[in-house]
Amino acid sequence: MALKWMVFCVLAAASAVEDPDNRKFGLPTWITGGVDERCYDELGCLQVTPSWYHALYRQWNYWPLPRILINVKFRLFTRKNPTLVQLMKWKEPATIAESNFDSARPTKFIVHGFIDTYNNKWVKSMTQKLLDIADHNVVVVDWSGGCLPPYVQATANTRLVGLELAYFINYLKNNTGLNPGDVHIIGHSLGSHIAGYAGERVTGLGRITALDPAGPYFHNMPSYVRLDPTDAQFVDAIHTDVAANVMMGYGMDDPVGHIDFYPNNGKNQPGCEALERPLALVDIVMTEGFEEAGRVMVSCNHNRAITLFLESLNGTCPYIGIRCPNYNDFKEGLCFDCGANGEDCQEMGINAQPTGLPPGEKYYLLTNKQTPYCLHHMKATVKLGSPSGGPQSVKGTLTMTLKSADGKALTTQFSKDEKFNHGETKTVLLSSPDDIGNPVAAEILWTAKTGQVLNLKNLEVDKVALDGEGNVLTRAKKAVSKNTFCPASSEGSVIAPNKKTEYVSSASCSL
Ligand SMILES: [Ca+2]
Repeated sequence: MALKWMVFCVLAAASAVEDPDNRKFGLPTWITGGVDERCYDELGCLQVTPSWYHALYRQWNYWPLPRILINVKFRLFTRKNPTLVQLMKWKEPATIAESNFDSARPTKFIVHGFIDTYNNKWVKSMTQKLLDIADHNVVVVDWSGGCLPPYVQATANTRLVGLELAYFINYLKNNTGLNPGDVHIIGHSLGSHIAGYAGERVTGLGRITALDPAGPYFHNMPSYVRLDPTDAQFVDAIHTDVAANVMMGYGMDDPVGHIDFYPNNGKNQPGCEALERPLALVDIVMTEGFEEAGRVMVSCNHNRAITLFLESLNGTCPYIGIRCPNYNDFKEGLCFDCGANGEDCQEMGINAQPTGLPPGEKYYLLTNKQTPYCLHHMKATVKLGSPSGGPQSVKGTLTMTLKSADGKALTTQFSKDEKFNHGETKTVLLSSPDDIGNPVAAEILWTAKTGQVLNLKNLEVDKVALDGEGNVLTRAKKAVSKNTFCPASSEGSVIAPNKKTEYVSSASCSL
């Protein structure tokens, strides 16, 4: 046996390939005592092959804890029993036949993550909101017997929980007429990969939503080790705490679905910085209780995906993600076109839809540091003038107030303490919780760099262009609205410090 694994080891060194799905050999399975398969009665078997190991990303593969310890439970809630649980046990068919489960309704499974329980506030909140928006069967998957530290054991347990969930869905299909296409699994953290393991064994599973899918032990691993687009007809993911190891964060950078959203670049979520609001935790204890404060303290970024998804269930403001090669380009407003068929502007959350594009594309968006988290994006462009004898570059802060036809005004910071090179065109992405619609005018305020109130030179702006979200529903289908503004007064394009200068649209004004 030892010789066999030594051969594997040598081959592993010789077959280093970039694509994890093509990786044939990793570390040998002798670490698991040489056993490479375990079977669980009706659930089927799990294998550990060398490709389940990686020297950097997955050094260990434990076997799951015994089924009796993990003790997976399926907790049903419907509009008839929104708060009083009905336990569904396939070994006791009467518990299903006599429950309020109706296979004709769409079914949502909620799967919690590491160090979490079915009883947490977010699980209850999601259950209620899912029942509010439609007549669903909501089934909370309780695997609290298997989600405790050490993390490596919990990751192993997810495989067995995946088997249990797959078996249960297939049981419902065979015994109640449930259509797997009507099943949507919503998993947080390790729960996302449980959804993947289940989907792998359920033909035609409808949808998986991954809320910050766990990164450590899954990052850069083959598709059968982690959630991937083949695990359901539609897989969507929200990444909020991306990292390759537990020390850096709990989430996963790699795209895992047909569409992957990265709010705020998928990390360092606004409002999660401990220093930004020193009393934030006290606030949360006062308003949300100790449980929520504890969750925020341990993993504010990791849990933000849940918060964002929950807010999408309110249906008030659609989060629009924009497809872009990277976050910097997105922030600079370089990706602000929805594509010919709207495929590059996609709604994140419960209303996410397949794009028709190949998987692996990243969609970026900005979100707020508090509720409402949803922000409206605008692309603002200033075309700087070329002063004849004046300075070629000036440094300062540009604040822009956008005005709508119905008298609304929205003030945003275009840039702070930044250098403006005359003759160039400068573009940034603006965001705001308020939707200004299609602005009809823009007012510019030019102020000195912080701490340098004297000697600020004039700024020359010839034109201002704004690409607004306009009507978001329209926007998701076609390109964004565009507006161009030129100086309103005869003073032209010279903006003196601390003096508000208005730009308006006119027939002859175009960028
Ligand atoms: Ca998979």
